[in-house]
Amino acid sequence: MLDKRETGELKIQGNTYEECLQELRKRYELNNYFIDKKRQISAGGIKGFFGKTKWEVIYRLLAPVRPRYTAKPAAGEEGDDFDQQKQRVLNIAGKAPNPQLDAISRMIKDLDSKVTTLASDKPAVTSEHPAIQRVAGILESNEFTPSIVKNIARRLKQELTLEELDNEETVQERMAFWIGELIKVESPPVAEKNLRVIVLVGPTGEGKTTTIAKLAAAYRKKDSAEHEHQICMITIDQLRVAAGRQVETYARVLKTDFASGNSAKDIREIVAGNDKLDVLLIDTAGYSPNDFGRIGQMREILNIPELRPEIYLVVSASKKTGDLLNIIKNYELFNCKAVIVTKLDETDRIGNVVSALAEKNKAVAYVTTGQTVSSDIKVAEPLDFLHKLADIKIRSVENG
Ligand SMILES: Nc1nc2c(ncn2[C@@H]2O[C@H](COP(=O)(O)OP(=O)(O)OP(=O)(O)O)[C@@H](O)[C@H]2O)c(=O)[nH]1
Ligand SMILES: [Mg+2]
Repeated sequence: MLDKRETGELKIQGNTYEECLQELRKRYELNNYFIDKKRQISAGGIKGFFGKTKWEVIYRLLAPVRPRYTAKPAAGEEGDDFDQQKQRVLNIAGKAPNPQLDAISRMIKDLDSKVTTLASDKPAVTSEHPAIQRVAGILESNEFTPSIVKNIARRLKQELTLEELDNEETVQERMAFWIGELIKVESPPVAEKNLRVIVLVGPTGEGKTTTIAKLAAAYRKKDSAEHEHQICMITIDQLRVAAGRQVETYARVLKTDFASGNSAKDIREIVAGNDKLDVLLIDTAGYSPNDFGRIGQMREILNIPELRPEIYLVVSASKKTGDLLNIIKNYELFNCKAVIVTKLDETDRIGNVVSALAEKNKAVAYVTTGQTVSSDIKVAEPLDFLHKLADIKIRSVENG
């Protein structure tokens, strides 16, 4: 047992001097003790008579006291030769490769990099110029994703001089311009000599049927004395009778043809039966973006490549970024030409939709802004979104 006093003079006894040394080495790491004296003592008997001779080592501990590493020796470790013992001492001192320590340090590095990645997902602009912090706040309140906030903050830092950063108007103009750059628009085809086939797909309740009617109404507006557009509205909603009636009613009011179909063959027959047709507007049933089975069936029905369909994904502006990303991903099999953003009138935070479209590199073709079929649709422009940004002036966005 170790003497109770951890400091000062300590003693250890053994049958031989070597035994005392072994005990010392067992208890302490090298360099942690200092031998003051060694001496022979008699054990038992009067003044050594009839008694055995023992050895005593008097030593002192050097602060700080480090008890010897007491892990169980690995298989084959006992009886190591000098080189192996030296290697172990070096390992413990951290001066030679130690697989255990290496593994731990790799784990720490790995954790470190994960923490750094997580931190980099945050805007991390708190120690920036006040103008950059302000911009980050505005973008966050407009519901832009952290990666877009970070990107715009970085551009401000890299591309603006300190003087420009001090000028709030300049900062806001640049920010609005860069947001405008994120918004890609898809212009409708200019030459409309051939039949235009427009298909709307998307989750339920996003505004597909209403938008189909709005597109028909927009074509009606373009009618002239010389040319009244031949429009046919088709519903492909195998499940809901009411959905078919909804389209039929719009068709009656807008004086367009109406048909319903269940297959690519049906669509081809409708087209073949009317060679004067200018526009075919196909309304589809809305499904949950996670209903892969039904979405796949719909894709089969729309397998009409010879008609060169323009397939648009319809999503409402108030959807959260995560939901939008999920919808875009799960409707990817339609290879949509672009997106139609509906219900822009219902939200004043459009960073979510701008971020999701930018992250998925999707263009917007049309936006809709209300429930009035005869008016609330327009070809998309970046300004439709920029005007909705809260707390951002967009005076000179158009000039860049
Ligand atoms: N405020 C507003 N409401 C809209 C807009 N577009 C559509 N709506 C409304 O959204 C609701 C759903 O529209 P629908 O056109 O039936 O949606 P859908 O995508 O066809 O729905 P399903 O057929 O169930 O898949 C209706 O009440 C529409 O009036 C819009 O731009 N603004
Ligand atoms: Mg519908």
